[in-house]
Amino acid sequence: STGTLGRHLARRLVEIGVKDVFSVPGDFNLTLLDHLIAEPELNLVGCCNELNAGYAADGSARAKGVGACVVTFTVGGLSVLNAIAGAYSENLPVICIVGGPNSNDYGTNRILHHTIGLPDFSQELRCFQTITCAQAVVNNLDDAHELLDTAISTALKESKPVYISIGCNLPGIPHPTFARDPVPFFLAPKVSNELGLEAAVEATANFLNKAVKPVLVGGPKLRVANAKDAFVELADSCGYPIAVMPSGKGLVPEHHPHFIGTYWGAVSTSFCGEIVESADAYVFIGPIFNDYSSVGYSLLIKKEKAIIVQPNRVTIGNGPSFGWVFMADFLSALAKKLKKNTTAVENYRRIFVPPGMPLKHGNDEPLRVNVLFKHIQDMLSKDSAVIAETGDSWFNCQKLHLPENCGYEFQMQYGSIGWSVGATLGYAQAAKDKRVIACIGDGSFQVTAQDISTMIRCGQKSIIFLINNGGYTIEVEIHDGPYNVIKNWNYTAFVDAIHNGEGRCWTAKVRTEDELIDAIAAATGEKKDSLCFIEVFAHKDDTSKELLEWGSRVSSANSRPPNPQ
Ligand code: TPP
Repeated sequence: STGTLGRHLARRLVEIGVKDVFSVPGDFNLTLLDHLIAEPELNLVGCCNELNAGYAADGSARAKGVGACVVTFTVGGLSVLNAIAGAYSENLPVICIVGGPNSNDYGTNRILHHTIGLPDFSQELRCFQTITCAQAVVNNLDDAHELLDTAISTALKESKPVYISIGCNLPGIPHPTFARDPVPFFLAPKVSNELGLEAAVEATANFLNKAVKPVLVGGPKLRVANAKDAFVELADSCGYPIAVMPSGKGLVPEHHPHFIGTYWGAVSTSFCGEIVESADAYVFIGPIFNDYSSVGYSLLIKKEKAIIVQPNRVTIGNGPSFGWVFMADFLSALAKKLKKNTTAVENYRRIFVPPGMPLKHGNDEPLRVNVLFKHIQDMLSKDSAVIAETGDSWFNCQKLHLPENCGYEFQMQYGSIGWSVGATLGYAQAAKDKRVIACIGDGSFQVTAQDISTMIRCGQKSIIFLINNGGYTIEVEIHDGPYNVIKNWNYTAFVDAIHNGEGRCWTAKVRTEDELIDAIAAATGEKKDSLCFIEVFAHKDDTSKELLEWGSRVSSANSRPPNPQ
């Protein structure tokens, strides 16, 4: 079907790199879905609920650079909001499409189903306004083309989600605007202000070339700035040690000879925090300093010693700030101006003692979490991607040493539990060359567990470690109470029930190290073509040491008394 809005949207999605569209049908979007199905290069993935469809679009955007989901008016729209807000926080361009009211109903006083019963069609739009960077409400065909292309371009330019609502009666009507295939999509590249770039590089080089033991620290915004390669170029040429902020994990190469670990204040990996905090100059590249990444505002970082490089701005100590200077341009230009200085790398190597190895287990001793993660470490390669759910998995996965090209995804700014189930679905669908290893706490799993179903339906073969410690352990360490104990499920039986004999899915329960070794051997051996779900029992107080320290500090930041008036 050429010449329709539905066909146009389908082609545009293909052109910008979307392959899988995660959706839940509803009468407002059915015609639109027909047009998406008719496009041979799109694959419609039906999900159990909209929240997971949104998380899957998030996971897909992480692997492919863009993601898309389609839901129905208001009941679907309001259900996907949390996932779209998460995509905003992580700078992911997710195209969130909602099948909206019949175009004739706009401007009338009618009451529609799936709404709260008021003749107000803007409620859903208003909800999306604060969590998307652009909104398009398409309720007539004349300007539909322009509205769609503007929204899609804005998503890609800003690297943020957008909301597109499409009148349910419009996708299939032939219209002259759509008489031929859309003109090829084009986005003008962003170019730095040349003079600003030169000034920023000169001022930074003056600052750093005087320093005795400078360091580089990569943060989460390296991704949105597309500056991973430029970061390595700079690291190679200047010889400074490179550290990564916890939320930037996966964006800084850990196999690099200057890599010194994760900088996370008091819970940094061994010797990394000391080297960073004792430096006389540090360059933070794409950081986000929030209460979690700053360990309850306890970092020993001084602004006057810091260069802060954001995707579009460079700030030097307490001094000047240069705008419209883009990160990758800046890092490459700076690489040519810095004197080589390996003092801090040498200091690190001189003092470094490797962290202790987990103690050997007795045969029937219950499995300890640090032993579990030693075995997960051994599974990692360039062909894997780790997905870490919010909870103690943040800390345990943070300590994994990532081999070259091993993927790593988590949601540290937004931290919405349950994210990882949908994200695993979307990521695995987009990154067919990788086997996803997801680490999910029992509490988080209970939020979004149903979409294991969609993973099986799609023939995915991720390995999911469900860590059953009986509660919301991360919360226990911040502030405990009876609300942190959850109802125990038989998680493997739950997954077996979803499997229901259709597709390939294998489950196992693990209580000891020997059982873990057997389960991993099966998951990577005879069951390598199945979705593998491994329920690991852990003691409720078996936490990472970092969580204990971090929890105390976040707790004291949370409980600061009100300032005197
Ligand atoms: N609701 C949402 C949607 N997101 C949240 N982050 C929270 C509530 C608060 N919260 C943060 S972590 C957590 C909760 C409830 C518990 C996570 O428990 P679990 O997944 O079992 O991981 P564990 O800490 O035990 O490793």
